[in-house]
Amino acid sequence: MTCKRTLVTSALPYANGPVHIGHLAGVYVPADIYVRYLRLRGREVLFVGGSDEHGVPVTIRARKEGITTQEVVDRYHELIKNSFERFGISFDIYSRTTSAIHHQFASDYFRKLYEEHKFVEQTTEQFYDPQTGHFLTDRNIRGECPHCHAAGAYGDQCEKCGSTLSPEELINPYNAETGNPLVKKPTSHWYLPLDAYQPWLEKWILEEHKEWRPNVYGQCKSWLDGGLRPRAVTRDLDWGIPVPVEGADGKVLYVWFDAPIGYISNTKELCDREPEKFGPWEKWWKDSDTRLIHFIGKDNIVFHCIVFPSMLKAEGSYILPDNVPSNEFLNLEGDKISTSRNWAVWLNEYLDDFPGKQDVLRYVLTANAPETKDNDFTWADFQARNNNELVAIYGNFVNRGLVLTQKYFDGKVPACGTLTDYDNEVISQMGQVKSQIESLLEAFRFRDAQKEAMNLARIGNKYLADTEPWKLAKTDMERTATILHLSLQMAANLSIAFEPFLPFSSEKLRGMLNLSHEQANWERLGHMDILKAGDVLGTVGLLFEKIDDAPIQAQLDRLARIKAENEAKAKEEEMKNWHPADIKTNTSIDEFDKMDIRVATVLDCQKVKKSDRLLLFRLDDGMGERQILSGIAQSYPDPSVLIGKQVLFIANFPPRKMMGLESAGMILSAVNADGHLVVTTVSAPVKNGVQVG
Ligand code: B3M
Ligand code: ZN
Repeated sequence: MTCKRTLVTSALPYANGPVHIGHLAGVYVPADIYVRYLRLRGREVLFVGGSDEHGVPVTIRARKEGITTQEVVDRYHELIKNSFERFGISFDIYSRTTSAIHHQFASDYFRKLYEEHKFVEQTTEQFYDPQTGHFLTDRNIRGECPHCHAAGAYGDQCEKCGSTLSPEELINPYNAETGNPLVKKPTSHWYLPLDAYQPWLEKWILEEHKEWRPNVYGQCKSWLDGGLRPRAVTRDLDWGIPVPVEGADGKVLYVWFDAPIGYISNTKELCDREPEKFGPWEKWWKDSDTRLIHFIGKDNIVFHCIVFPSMLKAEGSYILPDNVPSNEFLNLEGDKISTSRNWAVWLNEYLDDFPGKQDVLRYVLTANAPETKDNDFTWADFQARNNNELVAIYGNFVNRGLVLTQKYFDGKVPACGTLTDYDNEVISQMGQVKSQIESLLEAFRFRDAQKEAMNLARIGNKYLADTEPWKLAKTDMERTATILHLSLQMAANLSIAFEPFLPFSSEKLRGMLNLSHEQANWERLGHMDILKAGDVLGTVGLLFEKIDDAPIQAQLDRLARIKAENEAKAKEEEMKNWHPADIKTNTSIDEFDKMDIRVATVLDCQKVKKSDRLLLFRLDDGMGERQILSGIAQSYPDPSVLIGKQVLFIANFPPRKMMGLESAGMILSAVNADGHLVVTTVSAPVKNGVQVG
């Protein structure tokens, strides 16, 4: 068993939205359990967190909300920090990557590697929007998917078929914001030559860290097997830490270069502030007596196991991570959690909707932790685990022991008499739990560790059900005293065993048992003399409360509303994403002939209520009236200008509904240089309904 000090980091969440249950289950709850456990064991530990405030996600959020990027990160940093505090994530420091200390630290880090020629400079052609004068990041480039030919695929991924893409692969790429077509333009960047670190990484991970979780080890292996390539550590962007090199105007450090350095700069910020408590920061980062543990989600594995270690190695004076316990994903009611689709349970909202129930969520997320595979969070399971486990087992056991003691022994711990075989069996089971929980926690098996704690409560509950002291009290007070004495000792043990997992409830339970933290410290776990006969109990209340159907239904209703909104939005998106540049190039006259393109006169044209994009056309198509929706509202602030015009439309698209309105066909538009769409018309009047070809 190692007694080294431990530095625990948890992934820095992007300050582009609140944290949700996926983040909690994957990273923060397990990290917090681990840290609380180490502290309880008296180990020297430091727990670092903070917000990741650079990168494209925050700039996208700013544009969406129409506020500055600084305002976005200020807002969400505060919200996230505050929610973590309320939820009991016990960071020693929770700082941010826009802090002056971090900017200086990350800048110096880059500069050092730069001066030691650890980077290679390369000029490549990147997508550039000549009209806005910006290089575009992958996420801001859209176009036709080369695989499934869906319109509006992103430069890094097609959401239709799920393929991972690079912007080069997109057919007819355009600027997602403006719709402008893009050109390639040369730009130079600094790259960390990961290929040079490959042999070292292979040895360090594949040979020396076989104990890492199979999902982590496996992902590293497949990256290494694929062969590493140099990775750019700078970007053309106006949000981030300026590249501290002359002639690098308009360039910033890549967010994945500066964010992990945030672990170090945040440690420094804390140590500089409280040197007597934590010592110099270098002790935590440069001393081989420190174990570094990164808690992260599975999408961050490559950065924490390959890129960041290579950065640390390049610098040369740092320790490397000892373990990177990464979880798989948690889904919500069967669907992938998504910030942009609002498909999540947000921590701040949970804390408001379920006041005082931090431990219920902590319990459920650990019981269901996606440690080895993706898992699903459902509100029904949340309710069931609360009512059937926390209330019916743990809470019920504790409550019965306490209430019976009040009733028969005036709220004082009764004396223990002669022990039966059953008593001894229960005592011996209690004696084993400490080492069981410890070895599971040391192996990062939080789910199983919590199960062991719950198992103690099960044993206690069964003990009371089997011995029935409420009946015995009528005939055998001595035996009743012994049973309750042991039950109260078990309750005291539960407050200790659950402390890393459910800290709020353990505190509450200690209050009911009138025990101090010192009396119920981790080393006492498994002992049956934590309370003394005659000790006076505290005020007894319910440890957990039943959750009935109404609040659960309210959550389900909320999700149903969001699902409906998302479906409507997706349809609108489909319309919006139709882009002239998406038209395929190779077709034949036969294909063309299948298209029934005709002329019609616009009788009426109005904006669709509650939609930014849709216009509702009423057409005279020569046979009667036809209704078509078209996603061009942003190009026609005054749609009445179209009334009376003759337009071209595709008549044989199957009718479909958008925003509850039927649309029979598609109006043809052309795009002009500024990205605006222009409805096509005929150059001289023709009869409505004639075919175009
Ligand atoms: N902000 C990505 C994420 O939130 C990123 C983690 C940084 S850890 C240094 O998933
Ligand atoms: Zn696709």
